[in-house]
Amino acid sequence: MPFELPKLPYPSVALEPHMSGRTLEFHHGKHHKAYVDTLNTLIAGTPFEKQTLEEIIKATHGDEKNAKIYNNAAQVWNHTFFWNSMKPQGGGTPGGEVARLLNQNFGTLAGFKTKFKEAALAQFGSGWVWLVVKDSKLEIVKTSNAICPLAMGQKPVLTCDVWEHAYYLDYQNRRGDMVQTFLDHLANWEFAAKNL
Ligand code: MN3
Repeated sequence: MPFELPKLPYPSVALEPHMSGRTLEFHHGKHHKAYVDTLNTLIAGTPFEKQTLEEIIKATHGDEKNAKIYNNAAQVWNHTFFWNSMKPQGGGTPGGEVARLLNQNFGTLAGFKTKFKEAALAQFGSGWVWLVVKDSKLEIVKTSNAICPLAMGQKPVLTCDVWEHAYYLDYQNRRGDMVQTFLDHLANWEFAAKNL
């Protein structure tokens, strides 16, 4: 099979108490794995089998007849990007170029966090909130369901999964609390810096 479930970049309990091992075991071991398995089944025997994940996402974005392939490929990519967008003892104050660009585009770190959380709460139903580079500027975008900014001329920098499965075991309906915790305690600013 061409695609494999990537290992988490840290042990499943490493983000506690902010995100439980139980959440990560289900989210990574069941949800993320299901997207990988479904994608492999869907592309078996098609030309997509020989492409990279990024190539499949770009080739099938907006293509109604390949929507299932797009959704599963994008969800595989999005989740791997999400695991890397977090780290134990994350959050805090970013430095260097990330700090400079956040201040330039959002005024302050607090201003950025407020806008990121607003976007997360404004996403109706399942989706993602992203920090992206677009036209050489940092922007916050929200996407529905599986949609990945890669195919929209945007360069993802950091993401937070706002599907209910990402937070329901730990936060129930309190999406805002999960996103605040993501920003304050989990966000991996070193990963963000690498993506600029
Ligand atoms: Mn998810």
